[in-house]
Amino acid sequence: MTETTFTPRVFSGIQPSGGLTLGNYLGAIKRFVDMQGADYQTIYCMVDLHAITVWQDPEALRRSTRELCAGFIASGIDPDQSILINQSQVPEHAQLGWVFNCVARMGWMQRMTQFKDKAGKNAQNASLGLFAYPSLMAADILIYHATHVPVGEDQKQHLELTRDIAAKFNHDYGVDFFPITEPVIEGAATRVMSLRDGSKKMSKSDPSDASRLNMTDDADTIAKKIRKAKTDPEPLPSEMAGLEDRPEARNLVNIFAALNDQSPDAVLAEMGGKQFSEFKPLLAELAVEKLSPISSEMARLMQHTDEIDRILSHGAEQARAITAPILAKTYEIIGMVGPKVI
Ligand code: AQP
Repeated sequence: MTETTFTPRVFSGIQPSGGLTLGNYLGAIKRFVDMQGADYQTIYCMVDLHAITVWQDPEALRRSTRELCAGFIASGIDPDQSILINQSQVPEHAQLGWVFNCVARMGWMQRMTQFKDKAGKNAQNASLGLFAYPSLMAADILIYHATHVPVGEDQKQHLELTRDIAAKFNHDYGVDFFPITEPVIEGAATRVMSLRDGSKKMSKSDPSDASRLNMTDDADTIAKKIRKAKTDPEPLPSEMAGLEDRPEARNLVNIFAALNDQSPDAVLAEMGGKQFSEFKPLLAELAVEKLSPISSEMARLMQHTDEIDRILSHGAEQARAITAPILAKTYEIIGMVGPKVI
């Protein structure tokens, strides 16, 4: 079989399951912006069908989806350069998701740590959708034949599953149809931790608002949350090796580095020896400088939700020009009767 060459294409998504956090920004959106441009076609998605794997109030979901779109644009994603969509307007995601439910094995799904974390002790009461989530995520990516997926560290296992699903599909049907996608997990902030507990990921759904910086927080709130962030009594070392057993301190240094486009070691080369009483105000100042323009632009865009809806419906049209032929070809490969695919 000759090897297929796939167009370099980036896909990634974020759930509109609440407000955006600094974790989503540094681990995902900022890097989406970096990948926009000459080398790839870029497609970025508000994954609303994933959000409903746990209960969402319908009005809040609509608002979060538009706010997430505003967050993408305010952070630098240009709807003229990237395709911006919400997942439910491109039905081929869910259609391919069903096919992949029949490719993925129960044993693979049962190993997914995110399901275990999110379902917790109450797994019997979790939705079937929460369990099947990674198979729909594989479809989100592969319905575009995406070759690269920028994500935070927490999504690594789901991307390995995506590769397993593509490989099993190709093997079972004797084709080279789906690419084996590359995860792109890079930078100083691939796993931003809670400001209150350095062993927990910063998350939109953490019950404690003090645990995260929200992209909509004002300057005072940002400064207050950083001032109250958990640390330890030691001064900063001058190299990252000195932070191995200090997760909270390491987290703040990584955040500083990612916001300032520096390596963590470069930050410590300047800040080594400082106490947190000196470092925290500098971090707060940097966070406000970088995040405030984004949050004010988000607020401005949210005054024009008709324009956001127009961008999403145009994005869906552009997306379907890619996804409809890939779904039709998938159906043909697996033996569904339908119009002949060229
Ligand atoms: N703390 C984080 N550090 C780095 N990257 C992160 N991401 C999320 N949290 C961090 C990255 O953001 C992208 C979108 O994530 P998502 O919203 O689809 O799902 P999630 O990973 O489950 O994010 P949250 O904030 O924890 O949402 P909830 O609380 O609703 O579950 C992904 O690329 C993710 O890696």
